[in-house]
Order: sequence, then structure tokens, then C-alpha cells
Amino acid sequence: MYRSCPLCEATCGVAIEIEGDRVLSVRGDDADPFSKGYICPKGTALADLHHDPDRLTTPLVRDGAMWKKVGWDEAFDLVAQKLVGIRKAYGKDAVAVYQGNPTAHNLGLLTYGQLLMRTLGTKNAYSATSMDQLPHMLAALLMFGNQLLMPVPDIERTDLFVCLGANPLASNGSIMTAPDVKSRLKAIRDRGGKVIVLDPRRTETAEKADQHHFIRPGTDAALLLAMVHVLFAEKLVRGRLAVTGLSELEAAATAWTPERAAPITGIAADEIRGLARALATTPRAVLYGRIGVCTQEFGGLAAWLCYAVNALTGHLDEPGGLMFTTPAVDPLPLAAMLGFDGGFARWKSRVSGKPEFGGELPISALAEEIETAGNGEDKVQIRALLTSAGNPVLSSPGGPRLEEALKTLDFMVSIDPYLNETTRLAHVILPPTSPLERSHYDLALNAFAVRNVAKYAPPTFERSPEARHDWEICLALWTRIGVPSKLGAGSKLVHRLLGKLGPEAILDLALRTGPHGFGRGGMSLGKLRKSPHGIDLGPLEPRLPARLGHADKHVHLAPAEYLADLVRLERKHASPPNGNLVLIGRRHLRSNNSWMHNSERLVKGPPRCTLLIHPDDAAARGLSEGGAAKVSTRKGAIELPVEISDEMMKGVVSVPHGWGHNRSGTRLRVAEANPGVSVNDIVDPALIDELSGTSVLTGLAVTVAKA
Ligand SMILES: Nc1nc2c(c(=O)[nH]1)N[C@H]1C(S)=C(S)[C@@H](COP(=O)(O)OP(=O)(O)OC[C@H]3O[C@@H](n4cnc5c(=O)[nH]c(N)nc54)[C@H](O)[C@@H]3O)O[C@H]1N2
Ligand SMILES: Nc1nc2c(c(=O)[nH]1)N[C@H]1C(S)=C(S)[C@@H](COP(=O)(O)OP(=O)(O)OC[C@H]3O[C@@H](n4cnc5c(=O)[nH]c(N)nc54)[C@H](O)[C@@H]3O)O[C@H]1N2
Ligand code: SF4
Ligand SMILES: [Mo]
Repeated sequence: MYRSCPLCEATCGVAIEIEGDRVLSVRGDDADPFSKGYICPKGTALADLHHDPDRLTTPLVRDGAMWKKVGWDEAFDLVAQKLVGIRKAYGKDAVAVYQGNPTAHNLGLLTYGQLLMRTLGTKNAYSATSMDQLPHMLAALLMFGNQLLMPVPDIERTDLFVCLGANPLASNGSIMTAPDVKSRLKAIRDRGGKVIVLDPRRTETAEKADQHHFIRPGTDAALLLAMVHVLFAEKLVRGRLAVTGLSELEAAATAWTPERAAPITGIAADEIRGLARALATTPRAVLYGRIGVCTQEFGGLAAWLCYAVNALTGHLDEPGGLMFTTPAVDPLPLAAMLGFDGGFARWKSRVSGKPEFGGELPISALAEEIETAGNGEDKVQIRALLTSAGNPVLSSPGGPRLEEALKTLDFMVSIDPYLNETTRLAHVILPPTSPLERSHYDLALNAFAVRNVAKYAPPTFERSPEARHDWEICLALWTRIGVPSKLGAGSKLVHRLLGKLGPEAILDLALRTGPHGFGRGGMSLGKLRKSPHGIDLGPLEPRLPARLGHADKHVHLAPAEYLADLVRLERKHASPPNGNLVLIGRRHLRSNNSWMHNSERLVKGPPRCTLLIHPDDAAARGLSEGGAAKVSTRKGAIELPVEISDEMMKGVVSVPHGWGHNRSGTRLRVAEANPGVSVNDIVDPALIDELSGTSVLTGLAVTVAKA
């Protein structure tokens, strides 16, 4: 049986051997044209997930500290009755939703989940986006005219790959769906190209690169402005695209000489010049920035400047550069149909005025919106929460505060296969089928893949009659709640149709009407069913200006929102940096945010939730390898083992996120035995990039002492 692994963005093909209802083995699928047999250890752990005795299979209703199994209809009726009651009594905004990361890998949640969440019409919609790629989406919206038009590096054809704030050898790539990044980076070097990594840690990716430069966390915007400065000063600006804002961008960078950026970033002025020149003079080159660029104090500016530097050096929409995909399913019309409209700062959060993006508010507003009393019709306090595929108690900043806030809700329901740190606080848990019991198509990730590919897989195991898919759960709730439409013209018909179709029929329709669908032998679900290893649709192709969402069909290089935010950057860097230690995160190949620590094979070995610290910083604090350190912020302290390594930049320490499985009332036996601590217990949710509303998860001031 062949399918794609849904656990990270790489979408590796897996070959699964089964006997009866058991998985015998999970291997890389050699015949998958995209992943060619590659998988990582998490792929093998798909079997553990499927057979995990802790994975829930029937709805649970909480009575105090006790959980009772109930039937699906009873659970759906109860949830609908509660949510409808709260909407009626307090208004739409009293029901909040939170959607987590696995949504992006789940056909049912990307269709019926969106339908449910978006048509609830609540301003209190939250997701992991505001702890992640929001700055990229904002740049896509403001520069290219649609929030989903995030370009990806054409890693297969580039000769210079500059990697800023990403560690694809651990994460397997993000907004760059590219199975086996390691081989792809090696291929760049084998063909005489170069890989350059800029990161506060000498990462697994940096180890395989030609060059690595330590960069001071949170200073990417300064680095990129200095590169822009060099490009203009040395007349290196090029490219065929029609753009607006060129002179505004030049003016914005005038004061940012490499000499000014050097002490801020920790990268020498000559190196900054060299980087700008190399990008401008290498015919096929790309600057790729990812989560380290986004989740920082100036994430909005930094994400914008990453795209701008590619545009200025003639690498936007060019082979080997940063390109837009042509996936078999075009996500733009589909998202619009499901109610996901773009937009920024159309409204602000009630309590602290944080900006809306794409119909959602920043996650950092969730706790305060639950805690703070409302007054009147449009100043509504959150009374109920629906979470789906998310674990914000561990994954969002200020976990302990959110945890307390969740306990005060009138009602909470979670669509989730585990009784974990978040869902244990729900009144009802609705567990979906396992990944192997459902059909799969990468609706979202194919749109960010470095080749145009398409692959469909039917369920490996038929679901039992007692189990429900995510989409069935969402559809059942949607139907029962009877939410008014947000879908615009013809919505009654669309509604009735969606209620009947199911995700496969929607997929088939989207494939047939997509960019590869027309004509003889065009793309369809039937065609994909006949190619169980997937279909390669070729390398990325230039898509501009046709693809741009702006009416003027220009790339907007200097949107006013960014120019205005430069003032904040100036203010920040008016005084020299203080000598505080700063905290960054990290990812590990055998981990996946907060939710895969219940697999014995993934968590075995030495503890991974450790404090990484430079030898000099450790010595100055009397810390020894394996000893305990106390890491504090004004939000609290955590204690964890010390790992000393010169892979850390001096003055920077690292703690991974997603640990802290020591909360009572969870049902995760393996994870509870290897709990670690949650770094988000000490991350202050008030710290956001004030432009975009994205949480600041990197570059936080901390003190470290011997515990
Ligand atoms: N194994 C594994 N894979 C995953 C995940 C996982 O948890 N485990 N999570 C998935 C998810 S949800 C995502 S979003 C992706 C993320 O994918 P990536 O963006 O590749 O994420 P990271 O591996 O965290 O790499 C971010 C890098 O940024 C660096 N960094 C931190 N602060 C700064 C800074 O201020 N400036 C610069 N230039 N660099 C900085 C960090 O040291 C780190 O090496 O990974 C996905 N893949
Ligand atoms: N300090 C710090 N915090 C971070 C980050 C960081 O780098 N540093 N990274 C941030 C990022 S990039 C992200 S994306 C977020 C992730 O934040 P979240 O998405 O909130 O957290 P996850 O740990 O991915 O939890 C996923 C949940 O989905 C459930 N689940 C898994 N598969 C399915 C499914 O198919 N259907 C349903 N219904 N549920 C499923 C799991 O049981 C789990 O409860 O964390 C963010 N938090
Ligand atoms: S890299 Fe690992 S987790 Fe990601 S899709 Fe491939 S096998 Fe799955
Ligand atoms: Mo993420």
C-alpha cells in the first residue's frame, strides 16, 4: 500500500506492508517520483501512531475529572446544543476556534474543517499561523496580492542557496516541500554551487554547507536592509518583472550601511557585501528565509525583505530562484470558496487591539479574550472554544496562563486523537480516524513543493463503523449548528452540495478544473488512482505577472505597512545591544512539535529537551555538562539539563518547544515518562511583532543560572 507521510511538509512517499489490521513495516517508496525512497524516522513511526493504545477512538465526555465514552450522535448533539446556546446568548464571537498544524496535512480538515471554522463567522478565530508563517503570508498578500502566493526556492536548479532562519535537515523543509533536502543540498554542491547558512546555531544544515555565519537572533531585518543598501549602492539591481516601490525601497535602505548592520547582526560588513554581490551575480541563486525569520520582533519586516532581495537580484519567478508553483489543485479559488479570504488589520482584537490577518487574530490574544469581561453586542468575551488538531497549552506562548483561562470556559470541545495537555481541559473530545484510515491528498503542501507533483492515496485500512473521519466530524457539527453562510453568491446551493459531496468529490472537481485538469488525459481523481506512487508534473515554471493578485499586475516592493514599521526598527537599534543572553528554539528530526512524543522509537535515547549553551557562557555561570540549569524570564522559570556546545553562538541559548508532558490528567504514557519542560511556560505572550501580530519565539532575553 502506498501513500504520502502526513507528518511534516516533505510529503515523502511511504510503502506500507500490512497483514490483517496490523502494520508490518513502513518503508520509503522507491517508486515515488518526488521522494524516491527517502523517509525519516518519523515516517516509520506512522505505525506507532496507528497502533498507539493511547490513541482515542470514541468520543469522550468529561464529568469532573472522569471521562465517559459516548456515542457519536450523542456527542454531536451535545456539542451543537452547547455551541448554538452560547452563540444565541452572547453572539457569534463568544465561540472561539483554534486550528493547529496537522490541519495543513489533512484533506478533510482543509475542506470540511475550513467550512466549519470559517462559516462560524467568529472574530475569535485562532491558529498556529500566528506562531509560524504569518509574516510570509502577509508579504505574499501585500507584495503579490494574495496571502497564499508564497514563493518557494527552486532548490533543484539553484547554484546558490542562502538559508536564513531555517534548518531543513531537522525540519525536512517548510514552505519548501522537498523530500530529502540533504541530497538536494548535496546536489547543489556537487554541481559546483554553494550553500550558505546564516543561523545563531551551527545547525545540522550548517554542517553540510559551504559557509555558516552566526547571526544575532532577531536582527535579520537589519542584515537584509544592509544587503538592499549594497544592491542599490553598487548598481546590482536587476530583473525583468514590473515592480512598484523601487525608489521607496532604496530610500528605506539608505541609512543601513553594512558597517551599521555589522555590530547589530554579528556579521562583518564585508561578509554582508559579499552575500549581496553573490546573490546578484550568480545567475541561478535564491535567498530562502523561514521560521527563524518569522517568529521574531521584526518578523514582518524580515519576511518582506527576504522576498524583496530575491526580486531585486532578479531571482523572483526565475528558474533556480524563488518561484511560484503550478499545483494540480489551485488553492486560491478553493480557499475563496471555503470562506478563507485575505485581508490584514480589517479589525483589531477587543482587549489589546492586535491586528486580524486572513480572518484570524493572533494566538497571543486568546487567553486575554477569554479572561476579560465583555460589554455589549460587539464587545463579546469568549465563552466557548473549539480546538482542532492543536495543542496550544504546550505550543503557544504563555501556556500556564492559557491553561487557567481554558478552565473558566463555559464549554470546550476538541477534535483530536489524544487526551493531551490541551484536550484534557475540554468537555468533549471527538477523536478522528488515524492517518492510515483515511484518504490523503496534499491540498496545501503541493502548493509549496519544489516540483509540481500530485498524489492520492485511498485509506490503507478501512475505518471501523464506529470511527469517524475529521471531515465527518466537522460536517456533522456544521449541519447540526446550521451556521449562516459566509460563502457569498449561490451559497445555498454550494451549502447543499458541500453537505453531500465529501472531500474526494471536492478534490476531483478541483483537479479537473485545476491548471493540469483540462484536455485529454487531464488530471482527475481517477487518473491519480491509477498512479499510486504519484505523478510528477514537472519543474516549477515562471508564473508572473499573470498570477499576481494586484490589479496593476506589478510586484509591490515597498508596501506602506512595511515602510511605516521601519521606524520601530530604527528605534530598537538606536542604542547598542545589551549583553543579555537570548533564547532561541530548535527542532529535532525525531520530534514533531508537541504531539509525537508518545512513540517509544522516537523518544528513546538521551534526553533531547536540554539547554544548549556555548562553553564560555556555561563556564561564566558555573554550568557543567548534564547538570541542571534554571532558565528564567519575567514569566517564570524552567529547569532542564545542560548541553554545552560551541555550535551555539556566544550569548545565545537554545531550548526546543513542544515538551512539558508533566501536566496531570493526560493519557500519553510514553510521553509522560519522558516529559521534558515546556519552554512556552516562560515565553511571554505579550511579545509580538507589532506589525504582523506574530508571536516572538526567538531572541528572547533570559537569565540562566545553575539550578
Ligand atoms: N522534525 C521536525 N520537523 C518539523 C517540525 C518539528 O517540530 N520537528 N515542525 C514543523 C513545523 S510546524 C515548521 S513551521 C517547520 C519549520 O521549519 P524550519 O523553518 O526549518 O524550522 P527550524 O528547524 O526550527 O529552523 C529554524 C532555524 O532558525 C534559527 N533561528 C532562530 N532565531 C533566528 C533568528 O533570529 N534569525 C535567524 N536567521 N535564524 C534564527 C534556529 O537556530 C533554527 O536553526 O518545521 C516542520 N518540521
Ligand atoms: N517556543 C516555540 N513555540 C512554538 C514554535 C517554536 O518554534 N517555538 N513553533 C510553532 C509552530 S511553527 C507551530 S506550527 C505550532 C504547532 O502548534 P499546534 O498545532 O497547536 O501543536 P502541535 O504540537 O502540532 O499539536 C497538534 C495536535 O493535533 C493533533 N492531531 C494530530 N493529527 C491530527 C489529525 O489528523 N486530526 C486532528 N483532529 N488532530 C490531529 C495532535 O494530537 C495534537 O494535539 O507550535 C508553535 N509553537
Ligand atoms: S521527512 Fe519524515 S516526517 Fe516528513 S514526510 Fe518524510 S517521512 Fe514523514
Ligand atoms: Mo509550524
